[in-house]
Order: sequence, then C-alpha cells, then structure tokens
Amino acid sequence: MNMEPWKDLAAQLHRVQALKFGNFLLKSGVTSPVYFDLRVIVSHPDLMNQVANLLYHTAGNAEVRYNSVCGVPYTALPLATIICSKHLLPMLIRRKEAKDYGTKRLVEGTINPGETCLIIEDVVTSGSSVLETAEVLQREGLQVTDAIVLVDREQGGREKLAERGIRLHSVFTLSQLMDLLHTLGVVNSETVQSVRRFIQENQVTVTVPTPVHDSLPAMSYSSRALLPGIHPIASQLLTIMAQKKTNLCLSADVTEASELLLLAAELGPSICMLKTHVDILMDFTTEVSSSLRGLADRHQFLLFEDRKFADIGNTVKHQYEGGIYRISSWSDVVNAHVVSGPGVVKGLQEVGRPLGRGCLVIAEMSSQGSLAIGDYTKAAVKIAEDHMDFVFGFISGHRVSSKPELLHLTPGVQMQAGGDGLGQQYQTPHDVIAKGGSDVIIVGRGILSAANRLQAAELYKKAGWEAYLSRTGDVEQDDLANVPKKS
Ligand code: S5P
Repeated sequence: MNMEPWKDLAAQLHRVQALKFGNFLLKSGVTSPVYFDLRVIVSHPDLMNQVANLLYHTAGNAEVRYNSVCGVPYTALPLATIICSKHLLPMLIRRKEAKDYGTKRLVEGTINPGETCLIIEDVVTSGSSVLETAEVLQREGLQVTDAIVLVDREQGGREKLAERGIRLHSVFTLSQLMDLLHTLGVVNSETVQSVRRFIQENQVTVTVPTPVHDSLPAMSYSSRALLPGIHPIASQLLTIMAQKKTNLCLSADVTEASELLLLAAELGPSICMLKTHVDILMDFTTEVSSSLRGLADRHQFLLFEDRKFADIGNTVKHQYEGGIYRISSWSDVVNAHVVSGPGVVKGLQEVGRPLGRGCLVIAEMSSQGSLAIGDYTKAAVKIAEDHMDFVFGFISGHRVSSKPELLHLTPGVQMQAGGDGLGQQYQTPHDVIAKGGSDVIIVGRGILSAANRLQAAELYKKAGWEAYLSRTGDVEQDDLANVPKKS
C-alpha cells in the first residue's frame, strides 16, 4: 500500500501541533509523553480535507456498510460534514448540549429507524465518547456497528467498544503514528519508546458505565417495591401502582376545595397519586386536608403537595411543618429544588422523616428554557442519591438515576406532544415511560380540560400502563404475586 497519504498527514498533524511531545499532566493525574489537540485542525482547511479523506477511505477499506454518518461532537462534526458533502451521504447531528426537556431532539436530521449510522471521531482513549453518541443514535432506533477514528490511542477503547458490538477502525493507531513520525525524523527513538511504555502502562480498565437508559428497570414495579433498603414511601407507591395497574398521578390544579375533593373521590380509583397545589385553593381549611387524607386512604393513592421548597434548610422546615397549610401533617410526599444546596433536603428531612414522609428532588423541569439541565441535573441526582433515607425519587423529564430504588415522576404529559403557550412542554405517556424510562406520569390539564374527566383519566391510566408493559415486558403479572397484600 502507498503510505504517502498517511505519512504526509502525520507530518502535517505534527506541523500544526495537533500532537505534542513532552510531559503533560492529564486530568487523571497521569503524566503523558504525548498530547493531542486535534481541535486545531479546523483552522487548516487542507488538513481537514486530508483527514476527512483518510477517514472515509478507512471505512471503505474495512468494507463498512452504512446509510448515514454522525460525527462525535465537536471536532468530528466538521469532519463528518466534509465526508457527507463530498460523497453525498446523509448526515445526522447529535446534540451535545444537555437535553432541554421533552420535545427538543437529541439527533437532528432524518432518522430512518433500522438504518445503520457510521460514527466518526477524532481520538479514542476509553471509547466512552463514541459509546455515548452510539447510545443516543441507538435510542432513536438506528444501528451502530462501526466507528472510524483518526487516532486510536490503544489504551483499551477498541476492546471496550467491541464489547458493546461496535468495531473501531483507525486511520492511525498511536504506535503507527509514532513509527511514521520516527521515519520522518520528527521524533527520536527515545520518544517512540516512552510513548510505547505509556500505552502499555495506561490501559483504561474502567468499565464503561451502562447507560442509564439501558439499565431501565426491566424490573417490575412490584419487584422494586421489595428492594432492600427502599424508602417506605417508594415501596408503598410501587405497590399501589402494581396492584391498581396505574402509573398515573393526577395534577389536581383547581382553585376550589369542593372541586378538589370531587376529583379525589371520582378519579381516586384510577390514580396512584394525587398532586396538589394547596396554595391556589381559594378556600383551604384543615378540613380540606383531612378529607383529602381520608379519600387517599380509602382509594389507595398517595398525596403529593407540589410545594417546590427552595429555601435554606431552617426556613423550609417551618414552611413544611407550619403556616396555615401544615403540609407535613397530611401530605405523603413533597418536592424540593436544590438550588440552595443539600441543606434544603436536610431541613425538610428533620420534619418529614419522623413522620414517614418522602421527598422528590426536582432534577429537571418541563418548561422551555429551564435551567435545570446538565451539571445542575447531575448535582441534583447526587444530592438525591446522598439522601436516600428521605429522598425517594425525582421530578424529571426522563430517568436520570440508574438506581432502581429511586422513582422518576414526570410532569408535562399529554396525549400529544406540544406546549401550552406559557412555556409548558408536553411529552406523551409512551415517550415518558417507554422511551424515557420514567415511572409515573403526572397529568393536569390533559385530564382537567376534558369534558369527561374520569374517562380521560382512564385513557391516561391505560396509555401509561401500556407504555410500562412495553418497557418491561409483561413481568408485572408474575411479580405481583410476591407482593404482600395490604390489609
Ligand atoms: O417541571 C415541572 C414540574 C412540575 S411539578 N413541570 C410541571 O408542569 N410541574 C407541575 O405539573 C406543574 O406545577 C403543574 O401542576 C403540573 C403540570 O400541569 P399540566 O396541566 O401542564 O399537565
């Protein structure tokens, strides 16, 4: 084979300092004799074309079959663009930004489920960024069988990807690149040796984490109810869901107590939980909360006051326990924003734990432009996972934690995706439960605006349950037999 194009590319990469030699302290704390910064190549159009060409030919030489191409953001995005433009191939773009809730697409372009998408990447070390992109594509119904990379650092990424059914092909392995540079007289044999040693001594051994979506509990609600150490409220809710065959929480956003109680009485048998905003009632009295409590116990659903506490620990303690609503005295569940840090959970916990109450952490919001995304969501998940003796789950658009003990409740649900003109964004029950891996759909106006609210609730109950069965297979029937019946 004529190695000139490879040799020339290696020389060019070195010339533009896309790779450097010396002693570089990596994020992991390890010192590396070689450092790649392939982002610089975007400033060199000839080089971009050269790289794109060799990536394309590497796929051809390996006889990879694919229908579309997707670059791992960001460096490989323009490379994929060049390949697709030159060879008239359809491209897909994976969004890297933290997901906005609900309707925002994670993959742009025309997705034809069942087709194969080729992934393009600049450097592979552990393989995790290729894998992340592959998972997003696979979730859209695409097949990912191969990935092409400019440089394989030979630190274990190829093997990790192979474990997940993805073949990695590289324009250069790091060793090949070093050999070429040596032949070109750009590096001495000492540098070649030290890079070889580095490769050998720095194999990535971490197992690539199973994505949250892949670990979607195929587990049934009823078997999760029995998990050791599960919060009693989570266990109670899961048991109710399994026994009543409903994952529907009614968001009873009405302003008169009589209407709220009527809803609780009439729709109670269809739901696993009733969510309130008691501060929008014109006529709240303690009789209202005790009647609600009675109805919840009679029809077997939990009460969730959607108070969204957000202050410092000491203040939320008073807000939870006192005032005119005395929320902790009647509501099984409350929720908290964690913008103020973990203190909010600690404060609520002081009041709620002795009463056997549970708390949901708001990890994401359904409204357009919500700031609860990305690192905020990750921090919220951490706070929840650190306080599992009081926190039993999340308000979120989809599954954000892989712990089966934690429940995910999703608001912003209607039969059709869309919005309300004030920023609310809707997903469908299938999106939320089957695709997103959430556990409970929270529905307000989808039911409240219907001419026949009971009928609408039954439709949501059915849609939510079918989405759950499609996610788990029909395991519920078998597992339900193991759940102790409530006396
Ligand atoms: O992110 C959120 C969190 C919540 S709790 N988005 C929401 O819409 N909610 C609540 O869910 C909101 O306060 C309202 O009570 C309900 C949604 O109502 P719907 O009428 O739009 O279904």
